[in-house]
Amino acid sequence: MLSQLEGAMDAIIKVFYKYSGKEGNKYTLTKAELKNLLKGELGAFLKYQKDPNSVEAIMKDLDTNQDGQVDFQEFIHLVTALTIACNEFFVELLKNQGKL
Ligand SMILES: [Ca+2]
Repeated sequence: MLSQLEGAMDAIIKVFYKYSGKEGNKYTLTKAELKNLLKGELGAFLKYQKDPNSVEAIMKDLDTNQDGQVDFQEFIHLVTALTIACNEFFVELLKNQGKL
């Protein structure tokens, strides 16, 4: 049986391939696949992006090798950055509630 953290890692990998397998290279996200992943899995995050070209900007940020595709290594940077931001928010909330 997978531990909680192993389960979370497994879920991240499965989510990536669920969207990357739709068109083109099965192991990378095209811009359309990235957009669908953001909409399907990070809807709240996308909703608070004020820039209407945010998918374009996110794609550009993530595509560090500039091949027009987002591979898993590039994608995991987004998950890491968002997880760090969520943690900071959570810690701040607990501090404000006097629980930390
Ligand atoms: Ca790339």
